[in-house]
Amino acid sequence: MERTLILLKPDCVHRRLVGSIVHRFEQKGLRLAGMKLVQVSRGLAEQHYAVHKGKPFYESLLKFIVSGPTLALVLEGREAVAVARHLIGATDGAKAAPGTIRGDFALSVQNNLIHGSDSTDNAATEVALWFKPEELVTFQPVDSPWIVGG
Ligand code: D4T
Repeated sequence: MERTLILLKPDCVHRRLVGSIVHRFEQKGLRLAGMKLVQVSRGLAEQHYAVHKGKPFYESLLKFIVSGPTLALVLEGREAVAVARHLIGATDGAKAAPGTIRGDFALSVQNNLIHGSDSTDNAATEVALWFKPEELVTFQPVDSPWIVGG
């Protein structure tokens, strides 16, 4: 079953939106495989955002990510990467469609509440970066046949 890494960034935790946002993923049918509150180090932030190194917003983005707690999640389910990206919405909160997480709760580009892996390859890399194997739990929710269908 596909997995994706979700980060609820410091603005999300400070704004007490964690419950509302986790609720959306649960409602959709994705299941929790891992969850932990992390005070992100500069080193972890650099690894996670390595692809953005050198871009004008890189330093500001790193400063933001290490500025407070981040809730890291692994979600599992059918097409979990794409499904989570659809629920999250466009990068810029001002342009994200209503009904998406950023569309409903964010107005900023940098402080856009949430990260979701953008491909299955990146998801595997990011899950391994943020979680040890023993921190992940696989289980079969009792309502799986109703959620996934035939
Ligand atoms: P993530 O990776 O956090 O899910 O966001 P996106 O996939 O939607 O967007 P991204 O990789 O292009 O950007 C990563 C991260 O950088 C911030 N950012 C982005 C920023 O502060 N200024 C900018 O101009 C851009 C493009 C927001 C998300």
